[in-house]
Amino acid sequence: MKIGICSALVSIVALINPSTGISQAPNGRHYLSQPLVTSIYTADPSAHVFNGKIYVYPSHDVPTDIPDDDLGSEYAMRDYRVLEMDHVGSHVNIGPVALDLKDVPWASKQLWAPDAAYRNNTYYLYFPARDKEGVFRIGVASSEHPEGPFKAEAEPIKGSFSIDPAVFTDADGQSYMYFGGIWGGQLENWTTGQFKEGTTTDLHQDDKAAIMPKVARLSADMKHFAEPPKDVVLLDEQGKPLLGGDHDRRFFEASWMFRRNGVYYFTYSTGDTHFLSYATGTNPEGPFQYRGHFLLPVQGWTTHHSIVEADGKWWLFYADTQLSNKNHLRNVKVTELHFNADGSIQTVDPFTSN
Ligand code: FUB
Repeated sequence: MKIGICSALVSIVALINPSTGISQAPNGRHYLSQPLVTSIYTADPSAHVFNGKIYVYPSHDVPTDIPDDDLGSEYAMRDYRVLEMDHVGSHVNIGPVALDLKDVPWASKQLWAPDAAYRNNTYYLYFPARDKEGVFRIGVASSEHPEGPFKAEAEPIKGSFSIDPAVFTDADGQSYMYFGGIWGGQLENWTTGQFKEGTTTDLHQDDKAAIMPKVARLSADMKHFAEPPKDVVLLDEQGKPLLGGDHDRRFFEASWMFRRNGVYYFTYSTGDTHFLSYATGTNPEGPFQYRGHFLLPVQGWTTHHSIVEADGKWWLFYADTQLSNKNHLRNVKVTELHFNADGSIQTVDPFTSN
């Protein structure tokens, strides 16, 4: 997370119609999709099909006076609420508070991008937050219901760090957690295996391998890592790791995983260049070969997503800042995702010309 005051590409901001105060897409274009809900701000949508319905687990953005900074301090979220719909296009119900910061014993602030999973007749909510020392950890909470309320474990997942957990369960029943985020997400502080303040980031290692996202198999109770986290290795077309200086392609944050036609798709945000990108492989723990961008920059600094199959179609849930034109007050959206015959993903432009 970073606001990009110094970033290579400036994020897209909207024009405001002076008579209505409503955002208009820049350059005379139009938004591809409209916000799923407008009464609360939502971001980082992790969508799942449970019991034939679509549940979206987003961050719940809130207004704050904290100024934008390079650590994303203005993303001061304090609770989660779950969205639920019968199918894409139907009414979206906003659930009650599913988990509140005050009920997470180990956390101090910043409930960032969550995900959810179902196993053992239980729904699990995975979430990052800063602990009492200000270090991002990943917690788990459980519920009998997909919309919560969720009860948090007393401690974060042992061995967890950084942000943006995404949990994928393979056809054999094994679940994996993908996670990590550089800059405000602190991933670069963990290169020695211990948290080290001020560690050099990939910004200073442009000709070396980029800092990679992490993956760990989950235990059967879904509350522990069954192995130490390891790198999700992202390779270029020559089979070499993507480089730190390759900001158009290297991992920044917002991991997601899905499987289609036996191919594993690892998808993520490039952060300061504002793309959603993907890489494919034959093993859920990688390595993955870089394939391209599938979402062009949205309005706002962050870009984060999930991809899910529902009713025979593939859907991309994403977010922009249409409702507020403020980086930290986002709104989730959905659009259909299309694949080519070779499995490549057709690039989505979040704006249209008509
Ligand atoms: O919503 C807070 C953070 O912004 C998320 O954890 C990142 O992925 C980015 O979307």
